Amino acid sequence: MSDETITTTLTAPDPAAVKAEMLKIYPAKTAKKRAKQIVLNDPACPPEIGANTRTVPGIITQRGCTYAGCRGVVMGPIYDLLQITHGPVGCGFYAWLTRRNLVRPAKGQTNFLQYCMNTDMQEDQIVFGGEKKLAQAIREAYAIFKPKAIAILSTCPVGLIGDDVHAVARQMKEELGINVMAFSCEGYKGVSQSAGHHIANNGVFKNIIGLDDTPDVAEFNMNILGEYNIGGDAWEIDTLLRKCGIHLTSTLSGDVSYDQVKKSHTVHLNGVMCHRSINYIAEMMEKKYGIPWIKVNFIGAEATAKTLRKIGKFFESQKLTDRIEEVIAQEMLAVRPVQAEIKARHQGKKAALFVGGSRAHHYQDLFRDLGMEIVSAGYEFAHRDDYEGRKVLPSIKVDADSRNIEELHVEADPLRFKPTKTPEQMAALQTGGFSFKDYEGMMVEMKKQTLVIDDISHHEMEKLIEIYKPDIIGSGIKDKFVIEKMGVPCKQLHSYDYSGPYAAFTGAINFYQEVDRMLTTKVWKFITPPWEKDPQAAAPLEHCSRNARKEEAKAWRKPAAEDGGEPM
Ligand code: CFM
Repeated sequence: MSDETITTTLTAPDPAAVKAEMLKIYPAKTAKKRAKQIVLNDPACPPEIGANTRTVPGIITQRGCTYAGCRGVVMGPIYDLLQITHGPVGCGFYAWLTRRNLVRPAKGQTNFLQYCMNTDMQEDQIVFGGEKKLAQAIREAYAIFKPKAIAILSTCPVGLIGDDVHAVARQMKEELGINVMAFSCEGYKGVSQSAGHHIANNGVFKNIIGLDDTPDVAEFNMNILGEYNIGGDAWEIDTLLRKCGIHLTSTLSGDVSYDQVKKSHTVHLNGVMCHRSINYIAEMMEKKYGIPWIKVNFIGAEATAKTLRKIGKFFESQKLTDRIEEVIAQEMLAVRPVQAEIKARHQGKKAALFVGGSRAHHYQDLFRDLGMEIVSAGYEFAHRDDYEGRKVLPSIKVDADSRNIEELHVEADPLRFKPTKTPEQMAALQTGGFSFKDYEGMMVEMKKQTLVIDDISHHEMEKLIEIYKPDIIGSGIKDKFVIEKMGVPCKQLHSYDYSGPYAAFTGAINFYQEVDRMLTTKVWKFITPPWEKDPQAAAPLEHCSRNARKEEAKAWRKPAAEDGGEPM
C-alpha cells in the first residue's frame, strides 16, 4: 500500500496498515524490534507490548537518562535535602529545576531548590579520581548551608572511573554527624529514566523513610506517592483532601521536606498516583510497615471523584463518606457548566498522547471528560505493567539492563509492622469490589484497535499525524515544535507549557479551558504541513534503506576523475 492510498482514502485509518506504514522505512532488524512496541489494542485482553527495552541508536526518542530519573524526578523536589551532583557541570546544570516541580516552603524553612550544587568534575578528576573533590564539596556545602542531610547523585563518568561515592558518603556521615547518602544513578545505568526512579526509591527507602516514628495526629492520614507538584498539582490535591478531612503526611515527592519523608511510614494508607516512578516504595512500605496501597488518579473530574470515593471506602467511615459526597457535589457545581460548554464545541475531536510513564494514561480521562476520542497513546519509558496491568508482572522477563538495578530484600519490621486493617477487613473490602495494590494499566481503558506505541520515534509521530490527523497532541518539549509545525496544537504534558495546575476539580477546569483555547485559535490554519507543501517530502525516505545507503557509500568512493568532483 502506498502512502497516498492510506492518506487519501482512509477516513478511519486501518491501524494495521498505519503500523506497516510506520515500519516500512526501517532496516529489517529495527522494524522487527519496533513492531513489538507498536500494538493494536484489545481492552478485553491487552496484547503484549515491547517496553522498557533499549532504543535503537539513530532513532529519535524522547527518553531521558537514569540520572535524570533519580536526581531530577524523584529526589529533586525534596527541598531541604542538599543534593550534590557528582559529575561534569553540564549534568549539574540539568538538575537545576529543569523538571518543573514547584515548592512553597514555609517562612524560615530551608529551600535548596534554587541552587545548583555540582562537583564540576574536570579532566584531572577523570584521570586521577574524583572522590577527594567530592568530599571537599560536601565539606564546603556543609560549612555554608548546615543542611539536615546531603545526597550525592552520580553521573556517567563517576561509574566509568569507579569513584566509590558510597564510601565517601559513609566517611562524610561520620565526619559531619549528619545523614549523607549516595546514589549510583549513572546516566547509562538503565534504558531510560525509569531505572533512576528505582534507584531513588531504594535510596529513599533505605536512608530516609522510617527515621522518625512520630505520626501526625489525624483521623484519616495518608501519603500520595508519585505526585511531583508539576504546576501546583500536589497543592490542588492537598486542598481537596483537606476539604474532605483527610490529612497528607507526605507527598512523595511534591513540595515535600526531608522531615516529612522521614515519617511517611506512619500513615494509614498510600495512594499511588504515578505507578511507574514509585510503585517500588509503595510495595516496600507495605512489606515493612503493613501500609496498604491503592492506585489513585486526580487527573480528570470524573477520575478525581472516583478516587475520592475509593479513599472514603477504604476508611469505612460514614462521616468521611458523607463529607466526600458533599465535596464532590460542591466541586462539580463549578466543573459542570465549563465542561458542558467546552464539550459542546469539541466533542468527537481526536487526541493522541505520548508522555512519560503515567500521564499518557491519566490525561486520557481529561480528554474523555470533553467527549474527545483518543486515537493513539503510548509511554516513553513505562514497563509492560503500566500498559497491560500488574497481572503481567510475573511474566516479565528480567533482562540484563533491569538486573543492573538492585532489588532490595524487604521484610516485616518486627516492631513497626502495624497493618492498618486486618486480613479479614482487607478481604471483606476486596469482595466488595475494592482492589488493593493493583494497577490495571492504560490498555483496558482504551478502545479496541487503537494504536498503542511505546517510545514513539519522530518518524512514527509524523506518520501518525499525517494519517490520523489528530486535533491535538499531548507530548513534551522534544517533539512539541515538530508537531506544531505540522499545524497540530501540542500541549506539553510534562511542564504544562508553564501553565497548570491540572489536578483535581479546579485543575480539570483549567485544562478544559486550555484545550478550548488551543483548539479554537485560528493560528494553526496558517501552517501548511510539509506533505501538503511538497508531497515528495512525505514520500518514504528511500535513501534510508540499507541498500540505498550502500549505494550512496559506493558513490562516495568513486574516483574523483569519474564524477568530476574534487576529492574530499
Ligand atoms: Fe511519573 Fe512524572 Fe510521569 Fe515520570 Fe517524567 Fe514528569 Fe512524566 Mo516528565 S514521574 S512517569 S519521569 S508522572 S518528569 S512528573 S511529566 S516524563 S509522565
